[in-house]
Amino acid sequence: MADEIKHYATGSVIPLGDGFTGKSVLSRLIVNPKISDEELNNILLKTRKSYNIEIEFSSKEIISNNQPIITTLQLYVFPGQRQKISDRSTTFDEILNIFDCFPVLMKVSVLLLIYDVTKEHTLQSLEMWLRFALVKDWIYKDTLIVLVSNKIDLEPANDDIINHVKDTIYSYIKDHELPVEKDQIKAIKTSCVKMDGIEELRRMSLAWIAERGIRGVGIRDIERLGENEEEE
Ligand SMILES: Nc1nc2c(ncn2[C@@H]2O[C@H](COP(=O)(O)OP(=O)(O)OP(=O)(O)O)[C@@H](O)[C@H]2O)c(=O)[nH]1
Ligand SMILES: [Mg+2]
Repeated sequence: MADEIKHYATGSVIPLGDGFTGKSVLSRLIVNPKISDEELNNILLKTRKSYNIEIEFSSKEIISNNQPIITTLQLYVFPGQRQKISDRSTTFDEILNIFDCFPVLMKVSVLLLIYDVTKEHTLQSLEMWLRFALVKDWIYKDTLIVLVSNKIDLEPANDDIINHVKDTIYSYIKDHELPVEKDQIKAIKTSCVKMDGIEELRRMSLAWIAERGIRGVGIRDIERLGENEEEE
């Protein structure tokens, strides 16, 4: 009987940022970047403000250290809204409280800190979002932190600002004595309208999780699989 050993890696990806920065749209594109213009328009126009957790999954075989690894991205997208705007609306904190016990939220593989390049206040808020992730203990030695400058179809992103924010993130990390190296803090410029940076962000996250995500091994019984197929 021939057994085939399969290697798996999985990791959670959490986008954090203010409302309307593009967390939901970006997440839907990361898991499925090869879409038609019509599907893209649908996502851009029909994605509504989030009032609940949104979960997106995507798997791909990645070669990491010369070994094929079936790698799964698990995206957990929360509402960016922190203030209650009506009795029926739900906030980030309310939704997170419900899902706080999720084991995947104990250790985050990829933390996306997202801001809208056209709205200065969304950049200022990243300090609050990062502090939040620190308080929650989401960042550990195998967390990749990505600063995402979104909506670059509307305005170019400023490289000086990006470098400054990356340095600030790193000093925060060091102040909290977390074992995260400087090269674990990356930056990427994206446009969901033009699909700029989306494939790169997907590749970056998959490669990271293949190498540093939660690993597992499965065995597939090739002969038995073959016999079953013949019987059908
Ligand atoms: N021009 C432009 N618009 C974008 C881009 N990305 C997202 N949008 C639009 O920005 C709006 C907000 O996007 P969402 O993905 O809903 O934002 P969010 O961060 O999930 O917002 P909340 O659910 O309120 O937290 C939508 O109208 C999107 O179509 C982009 O790269 N460029
Ligand atoms: Mg949303």
